[in-house]
Amino acid sequence: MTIGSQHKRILAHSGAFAVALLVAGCAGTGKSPTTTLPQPDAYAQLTDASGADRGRADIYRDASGLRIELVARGFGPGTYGMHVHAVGQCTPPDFTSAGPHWNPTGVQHGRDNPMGAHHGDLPNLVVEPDEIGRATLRLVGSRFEGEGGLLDADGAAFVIHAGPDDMRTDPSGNSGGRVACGVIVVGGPAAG
Ligand SMILES: [Cu+2]
Ligand SMILES: [Zn+2]
Repeated sequence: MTIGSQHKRILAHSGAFAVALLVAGCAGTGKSPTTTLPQPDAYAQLTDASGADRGRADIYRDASGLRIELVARGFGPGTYGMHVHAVGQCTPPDFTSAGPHWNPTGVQHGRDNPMGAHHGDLPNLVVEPDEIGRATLRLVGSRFEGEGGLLDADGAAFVIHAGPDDMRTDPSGNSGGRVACGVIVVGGPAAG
């Protein structure tokens, strides 16, 4: 597990390394903000209770599982829990429609919980003053589709919360309300 040293905008919380979630560090080199990335395999456009744009999560399949490239907008300095939730439905204002955390293996919440963690558990998003929240997240061993896959019959959603996830408390890490939500859609933003 390595955390990029030149970017302090996002510090991936490095907890117990006992689960199938590997945090690879932070995204973006800062060299070229307009870099053209390959089309993702899926993405989630994030909106808040008022429908405002709060960023995007692009999801790529790779040899080890899934990689998520996140850009979060409109979040003040602070620390925010985020997860992949089990249902692809984002109904404002509270987004409870997105269901619980994605948990195909039926375990408890939190990378610091000996009984955890959910496939959908992610490190906290840390937003520094005057920065856009960016993060690269890796879900090692998580499948895109098929048995126990991300895109099952009722889909999945990406959610950012009002407060930090304590990485331990079942079922949701005490991370507060659901501020932004995006239904995970197959394909890239340009295609759909
Ligand atoms: Cu959540
Ligand atoms: Zn969880």
